[in-house]
Amino acid sequence: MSPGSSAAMPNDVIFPLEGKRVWVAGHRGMVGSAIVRRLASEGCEILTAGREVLDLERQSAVEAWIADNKPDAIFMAAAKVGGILANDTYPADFLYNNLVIETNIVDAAWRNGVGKVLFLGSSCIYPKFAPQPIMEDALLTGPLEPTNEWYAIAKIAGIKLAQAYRKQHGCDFISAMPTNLYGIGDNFDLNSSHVMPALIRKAHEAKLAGADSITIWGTGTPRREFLNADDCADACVFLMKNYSDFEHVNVGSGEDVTILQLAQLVCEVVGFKGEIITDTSKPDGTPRKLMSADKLRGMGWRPQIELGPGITNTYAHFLSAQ
Ligand code: GFB
Repeated sequence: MSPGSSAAMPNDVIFPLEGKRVWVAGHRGMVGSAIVRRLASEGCEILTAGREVLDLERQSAVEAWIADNKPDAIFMAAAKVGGILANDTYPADFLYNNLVIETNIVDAAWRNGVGKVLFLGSSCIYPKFAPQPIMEDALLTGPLEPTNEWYAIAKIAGIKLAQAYRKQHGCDFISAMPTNLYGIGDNFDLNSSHVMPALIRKAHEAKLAGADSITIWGTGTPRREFLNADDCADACVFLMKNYSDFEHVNVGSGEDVTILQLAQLVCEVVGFKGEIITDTSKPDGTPRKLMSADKLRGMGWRPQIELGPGITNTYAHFLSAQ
């Protein structure tokens, strides 16, 4: 831990949110909307700004909005996100949009004296072949997974921005690295989504059509760790209140499954009894990315939502939006 920093136990809050003005940047996204839901019980004033009000890619607009609205704290949940195919297809968007949003918010937060900022990254920041489970200090120790290196570079830059402003200007800016997330408000578009919503949609549509099979991308052998977005939001609020240090913190469930196991679980929840076929012309991506959960667990935080009930709940929300 660096001098002047702290990681408090849960009942020893170092940055209480009660009575504060808290901006959730990206409040319409899956994670941002989960953070808004979670903040409802914190007694703070939640600030939001939709795209029609504030373009996060314009530096002067971000500076002016922060100067006018004076948040005490910011959750940086705004980002260009997507699954393996979207990452691979739109490298410029994933690199540029994310870099510009991060730099605009971090710099404007410093200029306006915002008390605390939490930057949200992703487990893809780690090297493709990092030792498992991946510890926080594996960052920048090896080459990245090519399908998402553009997004990873942007997210690594976000961590470094928070660290640089902490080091040079003494800002209380921290970073959280969530694992693969899913849940309410997920993107179910088959071309741009992550694996979980894609499998829910495929299994549901196959069931309705009376199909014999669904097709999953890749070999089905890669392993992924999943965390429900509501658990992630709870961890973000926990870190905002209890953590103040240089190093980023992994936010995961501590357990992983193969993509084939995930597909079987999704089919069970959805009630699709057909075959699962693999399409090996599609990429697998990283073979495994299970993050170490030790650091956050050591501070006293645990996820609450198991994978099975989490999928059931996400499927119910998918159905209610049909
Ligand atoms: O969730 P996903 O798109 O992203 O894919 P990553 C995870 C695994 O599921 C890959 C397989 O091995 C996919 O080939 N998969 C099987 C599918 N069927 C499907 C399908 O129908 N749709 C999708 N999307 N995948 C992303 C990164 O990597 O993870 C991002 O690209 C970010 O940058 C995110 O870090 C958390 O886990 O491979």
